[in-house]
Amino acid sequence: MAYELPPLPYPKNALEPHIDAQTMEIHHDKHHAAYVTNVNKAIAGKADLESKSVEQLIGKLDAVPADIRGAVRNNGGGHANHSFFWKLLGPKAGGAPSGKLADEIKAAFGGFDAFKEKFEAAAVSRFGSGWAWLVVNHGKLEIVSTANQDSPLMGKAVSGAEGAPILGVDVWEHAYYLKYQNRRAEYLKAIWNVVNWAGVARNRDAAK
Ligand code: MN3
Repeated sequence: MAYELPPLPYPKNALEPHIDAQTMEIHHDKHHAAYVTNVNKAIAGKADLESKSVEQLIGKLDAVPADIRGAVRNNGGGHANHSFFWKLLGPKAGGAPSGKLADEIKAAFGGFDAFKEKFEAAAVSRFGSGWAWLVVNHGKLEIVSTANQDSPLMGKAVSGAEGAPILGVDVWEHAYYLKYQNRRAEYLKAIWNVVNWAGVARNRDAAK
């Protein structure tokens, strides 16, 4: 098997009350696990694909045979996006970014509150299922969103977005429906309490 489900880096109830334990359990143990199973199934026996990291795999979808490209896009994207997402949440997190990242957010968006407002707007207006992202694109911070399990790593021609993701927020209903039902905006307000800004800053440094 090319890929394995990474364990959550904290207990399933660690993000309570903002994200409930049952949501985390189903989201990680069922949804994320299914993406891993299905991307492995799609590329099984193709050594050139199985040897790639999942980010490399989805970053070059045109190298994937056409008959499995859709499965790799959806399930490889799902595996990459969720592995990334879990690490950027945490207990005793939230607050505001600091240092260079804070300066850049201020320069790009006018301040942290203005950034959050723009990010929430991008996430709320994503019709159906998808993700909102903070990316470094050509050295600058941008807010983008993608449909389904698409990632900016897939490039603009595929996903409509580009750049290196440094924060991603899942806005599929499975990420919030048990606790927030149809209130996606309320979930988005709550998630700021559990964003791991130190992790986002590390991603920013790596992307620069
Ligand atoms: Mn999800």
